[in-house]
Amino acid sequence: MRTQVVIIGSGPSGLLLGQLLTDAGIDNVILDRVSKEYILGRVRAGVLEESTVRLLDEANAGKRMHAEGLPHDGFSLAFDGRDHRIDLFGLTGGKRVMVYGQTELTSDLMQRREETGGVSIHEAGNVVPHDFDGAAPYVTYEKDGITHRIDCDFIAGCDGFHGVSRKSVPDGAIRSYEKIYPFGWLGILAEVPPVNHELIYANHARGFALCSMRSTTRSRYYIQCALDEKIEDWSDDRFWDELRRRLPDFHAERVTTGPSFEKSIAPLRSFVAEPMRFNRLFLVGDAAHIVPPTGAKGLNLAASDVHYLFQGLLEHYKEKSDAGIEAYSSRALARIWKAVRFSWWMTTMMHRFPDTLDFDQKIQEAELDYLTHSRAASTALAENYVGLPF
Ligand code: RFL
Ligand code: PHB
Repeated sequence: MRTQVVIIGSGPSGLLLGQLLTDAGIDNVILDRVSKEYILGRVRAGVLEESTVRLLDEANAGKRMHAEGLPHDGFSLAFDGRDHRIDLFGLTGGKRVMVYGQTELTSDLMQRREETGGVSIHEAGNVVPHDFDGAAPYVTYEKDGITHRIDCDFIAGCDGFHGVSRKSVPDGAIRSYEKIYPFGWLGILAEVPPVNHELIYANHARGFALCSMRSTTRSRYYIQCALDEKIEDWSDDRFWDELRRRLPDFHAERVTTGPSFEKSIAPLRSFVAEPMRFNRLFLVGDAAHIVPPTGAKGLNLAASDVHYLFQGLLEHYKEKSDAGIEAYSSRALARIWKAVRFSWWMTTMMHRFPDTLDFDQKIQEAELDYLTHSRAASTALAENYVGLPF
């Protein structure tokens, strides 16, 4: 088989890139090692920046998001028994975010791919990119006991942190930067109305808590936990008790509890691989970088990578210029490092670190006090949270 672009990974970055290419008349094939159902069973991000919303519209996949997503003009920072609202809309001159689950977005993109006849091969085993340093790359994979080969012009590695694309690059050609945080997030989904109409990020002596949502009837809550915490030790009752303890009383009293239907623990890390282009292989999204979820940036960074790569490929095929492809890595990384910094900063400010010195604790308190009393500091937070332009 031959195509123009082989996309490894059918998560949000692979699907979004695939749709933009398909709509522009550029042939592509998506390969994923797991089934569609498995991908749609993963509960992940929930907050979309305006630029991500715009890109989904560009891919004609935004209809349901506009109908069912929840535009948010602000969120709360809770600490010291009080609550401070960050007025995103007012501080940024009219920008907001969209609360819409990654699962829904992925499902919309999959449906659009089907409608437009895009080729996706699921449960493709042993996917391997070959010869991307030369002029004639190809990808092999196994399906139903047979090895297949797809020849192509370019390979987009959209296969997440544990994917094969980054690992295929020779060690000497890639450099990575990593920070592991000494805690994780225990998250649940429950069919109960959210405690507040906007998100609450809470800093508490017992640890961080986040009140988020998927709709006006479905809540997504997280609490900071130790890395060795076992999910079996967390009954729903224990989770609800712990969540309420970490919120100011007036919020805690209004939490509606109910049975959870999803519960998982995610470790927190920052990771960046440089560069993101190896001649005809590009790394996109989580394949190249991971941020802790505190700043809600992971999925949004995947979208900006897709934007830069799509522009580069479009220029290559339509204008016969490789300038965009050559600039892909540096353009993407300039934005990535700012989001990595913001996510690290939000994480550091909102969590309790084991073995924190009294000094560090005082600095954290001063930071929150400054942030909530200075318009300049609140504006910097709001500007980053709604997303830097791309
Ligand atoms: P994805 O979504 O990981 O998709 C990668 C796809 O590649 C496939 N794959 C392979 N296919 C073929 N061959 C191989 N060898 C392959 N290896 C992997 C996988 O099956 C998968 O379908 O990456 P993508 O598209 O770059 O999207 C990035 C986002 O998913 C990610 O940034 C966010 O979900 C990060 N993230 C969160 N971001 C937020 O903004 N807010 C959150 O609350 C939030 N929670 C999370 C998260 C990521 C998590 N991970 C990665 C475990 C919670 C979790 C648990
Ligand atoms: C979520 O709804 O899953 C969510 C929202 C905001 C974050 C992280 C996760 O910062």
